[in-house]
Amino acid sequence: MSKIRNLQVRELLDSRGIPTVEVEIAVDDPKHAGEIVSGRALVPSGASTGEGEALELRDGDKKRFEGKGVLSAVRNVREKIAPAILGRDFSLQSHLDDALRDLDGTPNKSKLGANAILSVSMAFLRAQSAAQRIPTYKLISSTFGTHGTTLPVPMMNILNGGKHAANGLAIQEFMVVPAGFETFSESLRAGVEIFHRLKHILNEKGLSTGVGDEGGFAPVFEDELPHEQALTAIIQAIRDAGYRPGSDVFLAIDAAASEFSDHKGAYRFEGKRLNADEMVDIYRRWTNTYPVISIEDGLAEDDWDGWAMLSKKMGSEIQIVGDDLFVTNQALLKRGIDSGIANAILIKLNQIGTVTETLETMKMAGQAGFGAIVSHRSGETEDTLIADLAVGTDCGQIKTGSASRSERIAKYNQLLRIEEQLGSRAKFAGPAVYGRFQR
Ligand code: 2PG
Ligand code: MG
Repeated sequence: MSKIRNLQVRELLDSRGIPTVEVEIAVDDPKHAGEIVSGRALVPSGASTGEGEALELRDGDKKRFEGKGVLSAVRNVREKIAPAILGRDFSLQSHLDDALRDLDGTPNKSKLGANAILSVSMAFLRAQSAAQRIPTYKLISSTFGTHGTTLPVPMMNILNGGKHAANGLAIQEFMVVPAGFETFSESLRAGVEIFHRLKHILNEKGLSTGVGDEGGFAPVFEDELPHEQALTAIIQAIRDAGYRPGSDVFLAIDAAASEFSDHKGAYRFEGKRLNADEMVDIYRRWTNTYPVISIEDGLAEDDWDGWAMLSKKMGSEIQIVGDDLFVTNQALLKRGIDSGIANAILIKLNQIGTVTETLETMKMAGQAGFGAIVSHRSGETEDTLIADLAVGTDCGQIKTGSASRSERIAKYNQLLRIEEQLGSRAKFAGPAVYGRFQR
């Protein structure tokens, strides 16, 4: 038995220099009586957030960090959560997470804050993994009922726009998806080499090679069709790096379309006002011209009719991913599955607020034949738990940024460590996930 013996909580900073919560939990060491082992976790934070996300508690005190301090969340952990869980033995992650949800009592974790709750949930998972002396991905796989041996295909956001960069591109993320490789490390290497080639290409065009929030370049394309320019530059980078677009490496986009929608059915795109049909025509043009195999949040989160049409027109050929649409929430996902308006879900721990609910949503996705992509946030930290989550659930895909900025690289490095640890048992999801898209 392994009781929670100590809990520490603090306000630290994320990759944008914005405060976030870190929790450290110590539990009894089951191997050595009288000793303790501990685990710690930091929570991330989004910029293009979905309306239905669990509440991220911020202080709102303009004199500190422009109102973005998290001392109230820290206080909630210290004064409300800690007294309720210290000295208790939670044999399962779900028991702790249930206790946290009961303590909060609201549907969107608005009383204690999802940042307060998630930091405790994640730190407990880490502490359990330390206590049981198994890597976190193995602990997740035993809870989830998977092998926990599949390295995910990286979806690498090498060109940033939208809310993650100030370059005028409406589309938030242009990703390369190196799926046509035998191993994760070869796939990652291809993505990294393409990123470096893209830098040369942008340099030659006299465009900026400064990076956005997720480590991708954020050039200002002066052309009339800047998004096509972006896609063409990436294709060139894939070729220059010696890879074949459409068989070694595919493209994916996250439009984050809620950010350029007027929420009345119109989208402000490349200087025009377009309706959902016209947006889908654009996506169709892109998939006809470029090997785009996945479109996330192609339409706004409140445009369910538009989503139904998008899925009807393109869902049999490509991955249609709901992020802001589903916010890792089982109830919303269920509605999406029932109405057939997507075929994949983006998974973010802090959209829902506990490890257990995240796993439950992933389970529901799997059972419905939906794809599940474990994802970072644009505001990240050095915490690498999502790498373990992707392997532990065998979900096959991870979206964790470009080949720069250490908070992104930390996840890739953790995946490389896991790949090494698994040795000959390691599988790579690339061929299985994307084989059907080869053109
Ligand atoms: C997204 C995410 C991560 P944010 O929209 O998918 O890339 O961005 O964390 O800003 O919501
Ligand atoms: Mg998104």
